[in-house]
Amino acid sequence: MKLVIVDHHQLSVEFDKFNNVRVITAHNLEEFYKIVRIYLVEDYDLIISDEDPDGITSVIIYGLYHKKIPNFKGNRNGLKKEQIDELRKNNIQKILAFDWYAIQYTDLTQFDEIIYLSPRSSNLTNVNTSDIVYMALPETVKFGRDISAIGTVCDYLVDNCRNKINSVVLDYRNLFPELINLVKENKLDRYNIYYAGNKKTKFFDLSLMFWAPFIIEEETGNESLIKLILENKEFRFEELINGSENPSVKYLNKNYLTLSNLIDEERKNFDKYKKVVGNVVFYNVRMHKSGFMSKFSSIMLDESEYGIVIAMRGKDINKNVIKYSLRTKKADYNLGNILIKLGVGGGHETAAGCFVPFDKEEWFENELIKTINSFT
Ligand SMILES: [Mn+2]
Repeated sequence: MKLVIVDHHQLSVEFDKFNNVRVITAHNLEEFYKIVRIYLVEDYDLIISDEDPDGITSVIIYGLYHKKIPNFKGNRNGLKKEQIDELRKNNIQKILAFDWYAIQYTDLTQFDEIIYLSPRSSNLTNVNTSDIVYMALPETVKFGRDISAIGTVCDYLVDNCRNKINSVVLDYRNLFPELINLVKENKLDRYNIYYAGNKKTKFFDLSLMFWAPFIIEEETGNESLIKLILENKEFRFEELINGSENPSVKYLNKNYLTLSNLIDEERKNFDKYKKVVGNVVFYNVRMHKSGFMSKFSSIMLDESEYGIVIAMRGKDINKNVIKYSLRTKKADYNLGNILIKLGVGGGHETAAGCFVPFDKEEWFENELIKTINSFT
């Protein structure tokens, strides 16, 4: 069984310990996109991705290029031997994985061959997966660009893909009047794309829209979204904002409305019950829905000061662990690295996550508080 992964995460997996893994490197992004293209024009028996908008938009762009609805399965927990055996029984021989952080929880030895494609392996600019897929498949033109812009904004990587985001804003100048000057000054960044002049921009809503299917409808949400977008007409952002008869737009709008209401409710509790220790803000998320915590922590971060670390906690009583979702605007903290060093998780510099057993909760939180508050 062959596994091809297009990704951009900071991982704790040491690939050189596996002789079935080939880590592909490139001298620059242009060359990287060209190499990725060779793998993306191929057909696969199964496409998997994380359930976040970066992964999902990658799958959509791949589907646009191939003009068909791929056999898709969201996967956040990795593939273990039993699941891989099951896939093999179902004649799955080639798998393509997008934006797949769960590779860390996967039995890599079960595959005959693994190709790992990430700009990080060559120390290139950290571009998100949907950007890589769009740049590798430019035939998907404007719709591919728009869809990949959503992935980039949701992944907080606007600064690294500014040309694309600038062109989207200018193309929809009526939707983003407060961003036009920032484009002209080439000053768009991961934060002002959501909030400019103390006001939420339409990218705030667009980003929530692409999170909503999974958070509200769980596993089936993204499957429905991918299918609806690929079987219906392409749409423009105006339709998403103003509504339209397009079934995929209707589906996004419906789930977005439900999600916005949940967020407003949770925000009230956050303001009331958050615990602040120096620069770390802890909060027990009340809404138990997959993906909700991750998006909610990002929104609370956007609304916070520079230097703050938002630490959202969610108890998993079945697994006896606490899930943490960490967010900060200060990349110097390198949250992903802190979690890797503590041996509990990983992620990006400004967004990371981990699972901590109940009996290690105090230890972990003390270590986190100590590390963050030792920065000056
Ligand atoms: Mn990503």
